This record gives sequence, C-alpha cells and structure tokens, in this order.
Amino acid sequence: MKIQKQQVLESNKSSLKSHEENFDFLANKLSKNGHDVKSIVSKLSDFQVAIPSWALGAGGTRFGRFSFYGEPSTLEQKIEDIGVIHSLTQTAGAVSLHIPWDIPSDYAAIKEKADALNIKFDAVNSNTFQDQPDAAETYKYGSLSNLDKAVREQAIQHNIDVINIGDKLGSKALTVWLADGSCFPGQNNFQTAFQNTQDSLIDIYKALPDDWKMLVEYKPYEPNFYSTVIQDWGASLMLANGCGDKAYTLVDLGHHLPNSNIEQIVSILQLKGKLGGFHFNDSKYGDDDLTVGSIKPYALFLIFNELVYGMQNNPQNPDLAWMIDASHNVKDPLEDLIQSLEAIQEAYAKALLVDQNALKEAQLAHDVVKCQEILQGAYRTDVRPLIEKARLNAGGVINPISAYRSLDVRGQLIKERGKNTVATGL
Ligand code: PSV
Ligand code: MN
Ligand code: MN
Repeated sequence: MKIQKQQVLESNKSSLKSHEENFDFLANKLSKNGHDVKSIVSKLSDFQVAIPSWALGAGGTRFGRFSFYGEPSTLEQKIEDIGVIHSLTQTAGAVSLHIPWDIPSDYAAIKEKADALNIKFDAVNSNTFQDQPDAAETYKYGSLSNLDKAVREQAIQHNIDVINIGDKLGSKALTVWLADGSCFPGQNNFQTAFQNTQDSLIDIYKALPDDWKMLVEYKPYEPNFYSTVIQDWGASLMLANGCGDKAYTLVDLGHHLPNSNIEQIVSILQLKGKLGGFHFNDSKYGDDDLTVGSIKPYALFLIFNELVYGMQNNPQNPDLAWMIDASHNVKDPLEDLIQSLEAIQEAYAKALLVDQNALKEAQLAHDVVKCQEILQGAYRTDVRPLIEKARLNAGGVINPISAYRSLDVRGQLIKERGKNTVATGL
C-alpha cells in the first residue's frame, strides 16, 4: 500500500478553502501580535518524529491481544506502514528499529525501500529483556547488571551487534533500555548491580562509532517491581557521564513516578547538554503508553515549552532523537500514531507561540499572574491551521485521519496482507 501524490491532492480538495480561511485569520492575528508565522510553519514542517517498528501492530496487555488485521509481519511491511503515515502527515520521516525483531535480511533492499518513502533510520534499540531462542545465557536475573560475567558479556555483545546493524542502515544512535532490577528486597545488591551496568555500558560505548550517540533510558519500575537499576534521570545521567561525551539521557514520558515534574527534568538536562532522546506517549497511571496528548495535553505543552527554550538557548545540547513510544490496544495503530503526531505538533506549535522575552520580563518583575497568562495564552490558541499549513507545504494532507479513512487504508492492508498479526510487541 502506497499513498499516491494524486490521492493527497484529491483529499485536500474539499477542505482547502476552509483551511485557507482559518489559516489567514489566525496568521493575521498572530502577525499583529509580533509572531513570525512563516518561521513557525517552517519549523513545524521540519519537525520529524521516529515511529518505532513495534508500534505498527496492536500491542496488547498481559491479559490478551486483539489484532486489527492487515498488520505488518515483515520489516518491509513495517516501513511501508510508516510510509503511509508519512505521506499523509509529513511528520513521520524516520523509523526506530528493535533488534533482534527487525534484523534486515537484505540491507540494500531495505535501505532502498526506506529511501523511496523518504524515511531515515533513527536510533536502534537493543533487547536484553527477552531470551532469544538460540541464546546461551538467560536474562531472567538481569543483563548488563547480571552477577554472572557470561551473561553480561552476551548482553554487551548483543548491543555491539545492534550498533553494527544500525551502522549499515545509517542510524546514528543506540538506545539502551534495561529491564534489569529486582522484584524483592534483598534480591540484588544495588551497588553491585549499578557498577556492573556502568562497566558493561562502558564496554558498549567503546564500540560506538565517533559520530554515534548512546541514549540511556530510565524507568522506575516494570517488569521489575521493587527496584530497577536505571530508575531515574539521575541514575541515567551518572551512567552517561561515566561513559563519556557521546552518552546521553533519554526521557520517556511514561517512565516517571506520579506527579514528577518532567518539564524541569528536560530543562536541566538540556542546560547540562545531556538530553539525547525523547519518547512520547501519555498516561493516567504508569507506563500506560497511551496516545500522546490524550490525557495530559497541558503537561505536554509545558514540556515542549522547555524543549523549545532549550533548542533556542542551549547549543551545548545536541539535536534530539524524537520517537513515539506508544502501544495500541483498542485503536487502529496507524490512526493512533497519526493522532499522536498531531498532538506532538500541536504542543510544539503552542510552545513556539510563547513570548520568551515577555516571559523573562514578567519573571524579572515577579509578576506571577502575567507569567501564567503568557503560558496559557499560547496554550489556549487553536494552532491547528498552522499544522495543516505545515503539512500542506510539505506535501501532506490537511486532515490525516479523515484522509486515512476515506482512502480506506486499513481495508486495503487487510486485502493485501490478510489477517496477519505482527510477530512481536511489547
Ligand atoms: C518498555 O517500557 C519500553 O516501552 C521502553 O520505553 C523502551 O523504550 C521500549 O520498551 C522499547 O525497548
Ligand atoms: Mn521508551
Ligand atoms: Mn515504556
């Protein structure tokens, strides 16, 4: 299934006029308030978010999994699905692979397919949270932190293999997320587990090409429920610093204890030049992996406000690897991803509307009410015409969900692939 240029043009026909009216009205208002609308729209067009290869099928829970049918079962098909989302939104120009789930059988063919769809290979993810069928050692009691040297060595080698696979595809970053930890007090020695993890990461880091980054993801619990070795940003930052300049912290929105101030975390990491990657999702309770912006859109906006500040003021921090890390149990995964992309663009656009100079002045004057007015003024703006314009300029559709439905993408996929279900999922 491939979306043709003609289909994009067709789909835009009926809503073009009302889009233009809405855009002109908003652009006029924003320009009068001193905003550079052209530059905001071009920033929105440039913003690209990686789609993880495991998010293209129904995820499921430990209680069950309900397929949407027509799901991709090969890497080629996963890339085709991202191609569909990217053609419509022009925001999903990258894929994040998980190894060993996505080892290409023919590298040249995969690269060609991705190139043709304008999709880049973003960070590659290693997997030491599952045992592989032919593996000599088990990760039941941890991987990079394991007390057993042979297990650590196997996990280190796996990460090095992932780097080599990513290198052949043009990836420039390795994301390490560990399930390592303990379920019961006394099960692990915290210090030994942390030190082993540091030493293992240093061994992996040594194999990192010069122009690569290592992204260290943290998570406070699950699948281990008493402790995790890399529990929070502090642990991640210590490990990254222990490796070197090319190692960074990765923030996943779902990987915090309730009420954590995530915007403050991203802000300080950027100040220190150590925020390397970002996983988007939303949650009510824990690592729920729900559609971005579906539960706490204002929190997302506040986070984006700090990210935008950092992108403008912290040259010491590198460009970030953006990825959606969500799971879909009751929605068509592709529709869910489109909604997530829309929510990301919305939060970004609103953050771009924050008048940073006025905010600084209000802060200097200790005018707390004004500070809030400035943030909420930006947040309350309906920025959808700006996002539509950004998509249109880049060759996408005005309304991706309605285009997806009127083109009957899922129906076509089921016709092509039948009742396939993805082989893997989290
Ligand atoms: C598990 O929580 C997880 O969702 C992490 O967020 C990783 O990024 C992802 O799996 C893939 O390993
Ligand atoms: Mn994640
Ligand atoms: Mn997660």
